[in-house]
Amino acid sequence: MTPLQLFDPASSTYTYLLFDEVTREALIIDPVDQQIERDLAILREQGLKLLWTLETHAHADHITSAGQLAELVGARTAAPSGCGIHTAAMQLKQGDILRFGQEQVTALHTPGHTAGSMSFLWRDHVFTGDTLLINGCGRTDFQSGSPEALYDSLTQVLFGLPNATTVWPGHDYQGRTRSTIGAEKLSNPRIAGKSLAEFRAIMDGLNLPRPKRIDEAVPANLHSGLRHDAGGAELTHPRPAAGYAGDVSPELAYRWWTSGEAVLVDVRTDAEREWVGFVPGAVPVAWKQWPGMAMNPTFDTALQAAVQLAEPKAMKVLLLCRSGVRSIAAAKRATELGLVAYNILEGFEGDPDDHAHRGQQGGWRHRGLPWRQN
Ligand SMILES: N[C@@H](CCC(=O)N[C@@H](CS)C(=O)NCC(=O)O)C(=O)O
Ligand SMILES: [Fe+2]
Repeated sequence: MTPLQLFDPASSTYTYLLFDEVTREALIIDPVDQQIERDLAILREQGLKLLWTLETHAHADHITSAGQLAELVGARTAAPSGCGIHTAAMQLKQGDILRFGQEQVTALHTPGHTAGSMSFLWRDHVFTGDTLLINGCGRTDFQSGSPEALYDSLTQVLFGLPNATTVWPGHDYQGRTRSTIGAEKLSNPRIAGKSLAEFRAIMDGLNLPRPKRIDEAVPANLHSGLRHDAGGAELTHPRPAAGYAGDVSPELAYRWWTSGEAVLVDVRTDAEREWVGFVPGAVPVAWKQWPGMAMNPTFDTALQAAVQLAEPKAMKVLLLCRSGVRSIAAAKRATELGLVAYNILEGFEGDPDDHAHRGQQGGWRHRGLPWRQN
């Protein structure tokens, strides 16, 4: 099997999908938020169960879909421990192994582009992120970059792999797809045969423009790409959204629900409600469907039954999930079913720690709205 190599043209980012051909358990490296529908479609078409999302580093040029994939298909997020991505469930250290079926990848700490950057080794393939690019390497002029560290990572770690190892880069800006350790050792113009002083001079002289999206991308990627902007109490009107009626704050949702204008539907699983807590009176209708999947009869029927029970008819439906991701998918489906559906921003749990970083207040249970725990 060769890795599935996927491309995001807007950022020239490569995403890689690996899977065990027998168990169909899969792992994705550097997924991009703007490509999530494509990636979910591939998982579905290939019958894959995504166990892990991996980041090679906190990207400066695009936003990861890791947090969304965790919400939507139950993948676990893994990221290098030195990257400050505290939302990742697994904080990877040098030599850590991630298994999927009979397959495994090994994390190699390869600092330099950023201090935490990692490469991932699978069989005789290495996914180098922005440490080693084809005929190039990641820049070292921002995000704790260091030419000295990168020189060591390239010459000591990656060039220590067998020459036949296939190199799969994190980006290519010229349409090239793969290389080998042997070819890069021999002819990479930045590093092949260069002393540290020569390499440092090359890196210090690059003068590349700042990535256009860096100010937006880095903060989002430090939270696995989950953004719930404008979820604050000040949102007194719904915010329009594509594919459903709009986004509302938990407070506005509570007002609509208690005044009888809306049905409140909790799309989390039974286990999530039992462990974390629930809103008494909300109707549980678990969302177990991926966006784009043609039909989910259980969800559709249960949702329609819940709405029909409520009076008056044709009222609004408010969708609540853990953090405000699955509820978007559910709101889109509810809209397809002819309902007037709203997504509740930040969901039930939404992380209140985000408040300090991004002006967030946390989800329903952090806002003084009624909820209970079993
Ligand atoms: N032009 C791109 C940024 C390109 C860029 O800086 N890429 C980084 C990787 S995140 C890099 O290390 N490039 C090395 C190079 O171009 O030599 C943008 O605005 O997003
Ligand atoms: Fe990068």
